[in-house]
Amino acid sequence: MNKITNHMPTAELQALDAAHHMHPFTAGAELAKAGARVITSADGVMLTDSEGKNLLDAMAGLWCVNIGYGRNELAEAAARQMRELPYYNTFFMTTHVPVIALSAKLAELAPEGFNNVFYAGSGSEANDTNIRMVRHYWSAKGQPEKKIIISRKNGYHGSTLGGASLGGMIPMHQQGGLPIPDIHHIDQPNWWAEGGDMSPEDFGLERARQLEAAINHYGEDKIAAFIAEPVQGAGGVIVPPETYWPEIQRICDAHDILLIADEVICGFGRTGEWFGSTTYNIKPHIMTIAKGLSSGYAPIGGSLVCDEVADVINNAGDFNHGYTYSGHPVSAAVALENLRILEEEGIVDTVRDETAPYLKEKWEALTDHPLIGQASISGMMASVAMTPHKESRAAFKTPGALGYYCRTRCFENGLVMRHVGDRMIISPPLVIKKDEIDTLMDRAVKSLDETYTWAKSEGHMSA
Ligand code: PXG
Repeated sequence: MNKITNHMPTAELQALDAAHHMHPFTAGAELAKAGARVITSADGVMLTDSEGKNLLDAMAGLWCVNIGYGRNELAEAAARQMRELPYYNTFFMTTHVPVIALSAKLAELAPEGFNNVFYAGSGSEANDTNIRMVRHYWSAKGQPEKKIIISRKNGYHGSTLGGASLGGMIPMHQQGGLPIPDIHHIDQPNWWAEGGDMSPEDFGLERARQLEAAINHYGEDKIAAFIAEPVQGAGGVIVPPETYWPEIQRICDAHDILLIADEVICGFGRTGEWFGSTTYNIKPHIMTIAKGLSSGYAPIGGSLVCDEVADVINNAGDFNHGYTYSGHPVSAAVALENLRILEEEGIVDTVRDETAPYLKEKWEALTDHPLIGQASISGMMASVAMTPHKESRAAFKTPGALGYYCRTRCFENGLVMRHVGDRMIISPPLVIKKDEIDTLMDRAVKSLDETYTWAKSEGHMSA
């Protein structure tokens, strides 16, 4: 990988960035003082910044670069499509070849009974589609009062008004008057943080049964759908207890409500199957997709819709919803090429059979580290919970301080590993090789060791 030299010095780039660019989920003034890290190129699982430093990207960008960086085939597919037909819409009784091909491919890859896709530009937009689609579905079936959508605290479903309302992130709700009406949140299945004295199995059942309690509280005739991520991603890679999903499925089957699986992170191989719903034996009606659909090379999202729901929507007149970039031809061509690579190179199988088991063994051994109380993993997404006292699963007195410190050490040690509070999380490109997993683990352990040394000296380790 060559260092790109034909751009301005880092300090000048940072100054311009600070002057004109407002960053997502960022305190602008703080960032302006610190200066943003400028990423200039990437290849495989490695990033290069404007100082020529290499970083192993254990987050696959934002959980999305499933096939890794630097795949020329996707660049070629985009260029070809831009030359042939850079844009056309899919409104007004028109379509185009890339969106036809992608839709047929998705129907082939999706679980049985999913033969339709509604496209969006992102996961957030797709979840906004879902809100409108499930309410329209019940309306079309003569039950317009079935409007309430149940979701979960600490779930993440995007940053649009709809997506952030479905999500259970309090700091997001606090800005801008969210959630919108008729969204109700139940507790998350985070045993480590909230399970108290219960066994994980009992706790999983208790949290799932909150769905049934909510359905009974509002009345089945008022509930449109339940939405959840198979494994919570942005919430801290929370792998639910084994009892959770079967009980959720039982409850959804017993009551007349739709189940939406938000597969934006879990989809396209992340959990070792094409969809998290397959890994956890979930039978949803709608699956939200984005991120790994194009490996992040082009923005695209969508809703995979089961035949029953699609049939009702398709026969209910105009669905008055859609985006300029629904089924964008360049994004569709890039996504199709990405799916070809995932499939032909057997990347999902390699994750399931080889690299995820390899990572799992090493990742779970982190519980031997003095800072680590719990290690969770599902395919190629994983987390560890740091604690001052493993037995009691205690939280630190200054929540998030160790996580932040550890993330900074990771950067210094050439690793992008994120923190959510005091959980450290990874979600590397699915193409990561065993020797790269070794490097990831070496850098992670080094960073955890340094964090432990610092935490002791700062007095953080007394529970
Ligand atoms: N659903 C899930 C499960 C997601 O993880 C979205 C929907 C929204 O997708 P878009 O494409 O609109 O961003 C996401 C996105 C983080 C982080 O810090 C996570 C996401 C996005 C940005 C940051 O972990 N997930």
